[in-house]
Amino acid sequence: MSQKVLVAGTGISGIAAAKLLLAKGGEVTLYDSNEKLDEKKIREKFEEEDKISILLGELKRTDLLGVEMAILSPGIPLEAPFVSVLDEAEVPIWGEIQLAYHCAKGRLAAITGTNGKTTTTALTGEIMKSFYDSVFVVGNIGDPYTCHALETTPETVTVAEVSSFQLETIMDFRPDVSAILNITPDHLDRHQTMERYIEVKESITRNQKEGDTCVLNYDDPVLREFGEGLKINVVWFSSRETLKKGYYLKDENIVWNDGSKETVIINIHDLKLLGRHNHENVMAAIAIGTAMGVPLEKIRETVKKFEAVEHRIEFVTERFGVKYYNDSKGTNPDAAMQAIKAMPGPTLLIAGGYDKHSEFDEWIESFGGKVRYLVLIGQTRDKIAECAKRHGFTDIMYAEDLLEAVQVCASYANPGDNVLLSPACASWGQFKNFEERGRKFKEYVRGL
Ligand code: UMA
Repeated sequence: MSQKVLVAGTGISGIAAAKLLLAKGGEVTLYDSNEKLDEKKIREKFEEEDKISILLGELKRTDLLGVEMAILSPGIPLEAPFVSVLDEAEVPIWGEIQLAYHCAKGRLAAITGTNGKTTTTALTGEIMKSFYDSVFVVGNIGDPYTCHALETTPETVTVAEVSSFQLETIMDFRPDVSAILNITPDHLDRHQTMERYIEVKESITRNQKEGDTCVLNYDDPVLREFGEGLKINVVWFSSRETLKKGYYLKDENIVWNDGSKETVIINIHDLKLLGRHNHENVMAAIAIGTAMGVPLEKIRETVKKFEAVEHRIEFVTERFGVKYYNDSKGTNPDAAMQAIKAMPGPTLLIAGGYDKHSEFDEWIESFGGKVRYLVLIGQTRDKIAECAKRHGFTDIMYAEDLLEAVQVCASYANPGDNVLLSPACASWGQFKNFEERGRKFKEYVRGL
């Protein structure tokens, strides 16, 4: 491990990576391109405040004298201006999860995909905890991998939610079991093209070797083709087809077919998770759990008990006969479509936010008479409204912010309606993250 390291980004990943490096005796410079940050507040996050150097604003070549390595936080694109300064100085660049992987012990299950990652990761984590003593659930789910890497032992099982941002900067990151749940357009502002986005997602398997496993969605045409060419164990799941070998739905049961016989794992009515997309997440988690050696009985018990994670089609409360749902995690059109599908009846939908260059056509088409009003907030308001009108949907209202959107919905909703926050866009620009947006939504709803 290099001695003099520059850690870029002072969010939760950067702070955790810097702490890990300090614990390993490294000399750490923490860098953030946002010059408005308060250096003192960053320093306060460290026990030994004087051990860390902090650089804010523009990064100059001279700042890199003696720097042997750079660790990037996931939110930093490789196109960020300071990254070319690192490149020119030939400083090796690792992502934060790569650093954690390098320092961690034990076995690793890593889960990616456009949607369902958090639910699948949380459920897989519970499955592992039902059987193993030392389990960590880390990554994009909100608890940086570097926070726990040094606590792991050879007996540890780590379950990591891994985003495309994180996969961009892996080196020898090699999960024992990987999973790609689905790939639909997202983060195209960062990855530029769908081809690049797919390539980054698929790179989760790049270093896997014989004996390792990859769990894949058979219904996703991109993944089906990808999996057919993989040289490692591939475990398929499908919510639409009966497979010769793999997990699928049959007579409202999730079944496993080992190539010669079917075993019923669980009836979908015994699950607390709703919707076809969740059945897919459950199948993926069962497949990962089995591949990591958890007995079926333990898996069954855990899956039965597991409830929806916060901000994912989360029921908030009922007010004056109207049910409110928080799907702040619906940060792209595909995720948001699943939330609309899961609504039991007429719905007032709050959407809009940060512009990730997504296309909204399919999402609008999925309203299918269920959405009564679309209440728009944020940067993408006009883009969404224009798209909706093109598709003949005109019951649109604008709100200045989320609070006003909640109030508008409350005054237009009839008893029996649902109000759904499922923005199809990221929260950035209006909120720190989707969690803050979801929490604010719940606060406003409860205050009605
Ligand atoms: N920064 C720079 N230069 C840049 C860009 C950013 O210095 O060019 C700085 C910012 O000024 C800021 C810091 O980087 O101070 C933020 O770093 P970050 O964006 O990586 O945020 P973290 O707090 O470290 O959180 C990250 C993930 N964030 C992103 O990927 C944007 C979190 O995922 C993740 O939970 C956390 O690490 C732990 O692993 C969030 C997310 O939105 C939930 N993920 C996307 C998604 O799920 O769709 C990918």
